[in-house]
Amino acid sequence: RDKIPHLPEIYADSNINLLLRRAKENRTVDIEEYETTGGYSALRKALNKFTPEDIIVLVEESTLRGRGGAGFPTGRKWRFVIQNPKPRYLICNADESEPGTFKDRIIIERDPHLLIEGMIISAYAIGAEKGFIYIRGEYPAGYMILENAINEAYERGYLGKNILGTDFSFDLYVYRGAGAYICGEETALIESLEGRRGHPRLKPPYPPQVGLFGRPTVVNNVETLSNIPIIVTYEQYFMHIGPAGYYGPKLFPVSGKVKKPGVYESTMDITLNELIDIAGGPIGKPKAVFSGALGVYHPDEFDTPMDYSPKGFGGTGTTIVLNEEDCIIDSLIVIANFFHHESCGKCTPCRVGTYEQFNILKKFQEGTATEKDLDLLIHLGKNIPIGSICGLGYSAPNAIMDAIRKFRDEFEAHINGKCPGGVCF
Ligand code: L3W
Ligand code: SF4
Repeated sequence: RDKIPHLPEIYADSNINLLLRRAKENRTVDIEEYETTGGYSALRKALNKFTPEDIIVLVEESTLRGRGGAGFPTGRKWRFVIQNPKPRYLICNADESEPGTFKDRIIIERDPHLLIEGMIISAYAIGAEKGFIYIRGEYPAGYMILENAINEAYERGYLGKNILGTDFSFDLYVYRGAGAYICGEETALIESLEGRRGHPRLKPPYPPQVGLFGRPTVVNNVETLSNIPIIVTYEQYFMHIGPAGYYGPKLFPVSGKVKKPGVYESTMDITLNELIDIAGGPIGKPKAVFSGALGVYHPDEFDTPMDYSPKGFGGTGTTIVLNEEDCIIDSLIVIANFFHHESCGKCTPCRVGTYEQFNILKKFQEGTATEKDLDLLIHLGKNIPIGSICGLGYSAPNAIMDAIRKFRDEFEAHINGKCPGGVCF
């Protein structure tokens, strides 16, 4: 335990105390504290009171959606997997690497048993006897914390053979990634877990049909799985938490120009403006919000609801606030560099296109760009997704295209040798 690296100071707060019930303080909750504060009672309840089908129905009714970015309905994914024969596998995607995203680590590092309990209940529901947590290599403390917590759970009979005296058995393993963002794409993750290079597979077939070692597999995000004990505990009352259709708690990692950056838990009926206020309010006059690497919001859109509706914020909830002293181009370069660096290279339009996006944006930063470069960025933005087979290629131009639509004046200004934020020249 004393070998665990120092945890970073990340502020966390909640007005509903569900996912962050124990995780607001920067320390790891051990199994004893977890149990004395109600931990593993949802697992007991699940095994004693519910059939696997009952739990799948509960999760369907809960309207829980995947918290890893795509927002796919969790119950529907589980329903797909049980249509295929055993053995089935459960994988937790803990490869959190999106720029500005640091929400899953809060659960892993501070309340690991919440995730483990969620995985055991989920495995019971989908009929999996083996599960894997794929954690990014850059989270060494999280890896060690999970290993410790899993050992604790085995010692208390929550993992292994005949869990809590039932005929349900489940083994859980932790696997460390080696620093590639693409391994957070579920099929690349599976390839990596199988011992191969982390290249995405063409979908369909989706993992619930053909997944790990060719078997039906569910891949869910850390935050998604950590909702399961809460759903089992609250049952129908879960549908009183938050707005209709988007029930349940959500974690929002907020950074950039706010007074109190951190991870905030809330229901999804709040707006982007309200979230910024919860995070202490903006520093200076806000210019934009980057939703991770995936989109850019103009202040006119700060009344966007933080839910998964078509006009909602969606995604991982990542909120990076820029103010008048920041430069949209400069921030886009960080993102373009990220995608260029993290593209796995399998699809030429993604491999070459992300590099070209980066190069063209650099021209804007250096004051050598022309209108033609703007057209070229738009051309790339339309064509990279068409020639790509995974979420990285689909979304690599999103922030740039959003910015061209909403902040075209910033691009024009750079063409004319001016940087509105005073960052570039
Ligand atoms: C069975 C079908 N399953 C879809 C499943 C699919 C997957 C999930 C979502 O993520 C997002 C992107 C960014 N039968 C199914 C089915 N599924 N149809 O639903 O699938 P999909 O393809 O919509 O998305 P995806 O490729 O899993 C792409 C976000 O992820 N992203 C960034 C992620 C970053 C983090 C992080 O740092 N924590 O997660 C990058 O692309 O928002 O929308 O499970 O199998 N017919
Ligand atoms: Fe790799 Fe990009 Fe193709 Fe995805 S779209 S498989 S990251 S080259």
